Amino acid sequence: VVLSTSVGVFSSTHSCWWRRRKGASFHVSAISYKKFIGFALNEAKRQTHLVPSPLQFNSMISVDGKAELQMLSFQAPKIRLLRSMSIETEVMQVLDFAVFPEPEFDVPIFCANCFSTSSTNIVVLDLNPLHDVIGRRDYKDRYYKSLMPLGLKYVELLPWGGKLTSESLKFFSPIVLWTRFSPSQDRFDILYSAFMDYYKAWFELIKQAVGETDASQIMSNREAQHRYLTWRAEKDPGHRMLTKLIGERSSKELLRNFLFNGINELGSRTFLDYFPEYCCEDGTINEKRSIIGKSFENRPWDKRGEFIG
Ligand code: BLA
Repeated sequence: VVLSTSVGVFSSTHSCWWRRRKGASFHVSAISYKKFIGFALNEAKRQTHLVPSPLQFNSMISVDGKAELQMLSFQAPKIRLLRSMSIETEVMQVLDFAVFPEPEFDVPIFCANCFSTSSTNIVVLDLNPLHDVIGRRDYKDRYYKSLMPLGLKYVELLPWGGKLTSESLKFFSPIVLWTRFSPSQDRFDILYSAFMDYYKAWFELIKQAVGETDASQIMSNREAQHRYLTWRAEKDPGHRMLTKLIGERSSKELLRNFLFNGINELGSRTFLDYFPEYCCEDGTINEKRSIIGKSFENRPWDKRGEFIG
């Protein structure tokens, strides 16, 4: 039994991609992140007044003609940018969904990144903290204390994905879901449920947030968001795949002007200003993703959300 696909012209006629797990068939093309995006847009419309963003990024077809990249972007009161990119090919499905608050708010950034093939799913789902949650307890308590029960529920269901780029850790919160799993309908359903719950939790935070009026606080939020964008536009793990699909120029353009939009507006510091340890002797940026190396074999937060890495 091959489940019907929802990827239209990109669906496969080969049967070698489906696998048997616990006696049930699971076809890789049964995975589609379309329902995640559908939910997210409906929920946002229920919660706020979404208007199209002025960013003009429409769908693209990859250089080899085999992948479709779909971009959507909106803004709303308190929300600088809500954007989605999804990629579907015969052999992989990708979702990169993020919501960035206006700099008057120090609310975390909603971040959902999912990469799926016939053999694996790689997922990061989090409300990425804008400020340091290890050093600033007030910030951590304000946003994450009440979310720990939600986080713990999914931490049990979607186990830690193992070692990762050490530098990424400071962009993650105590409720981050970093996980890898082989294709299964059960896990995919849990992931969808986690996505909905984290997204609703994020909207609760932004709904309750009161805009900052102090200029230096706003500046500090703006800089924190700029640093985050600068990191991801340079070192996000999806770069290589994007470059393979659409070429170096288009990929750079997509990263800087769409996915991590704000880099040119929210600040003027460079990647090496923020992350000088990546500076090579000739002044260029080290191409390595990590200087420290990979670490954190196990989840580096305890059940109370204390960092134990
Ligand atoms: C792997 N994606 C990963 C990994 C992480 C993330 C932690 C494990 C590899 C590593 O340690 O870096 C995701 N890392 C994040 C996120 C943040 C971060 C969300 O620091 C935020 C601060 N992933 C995508 C897109 C693609 C993609 C758009 O988001 C493809 C177009 C692919 N991610 C992808 C692939 C891997 C991966 C192919 C495995 C390859 C690898 O390990 O580098």
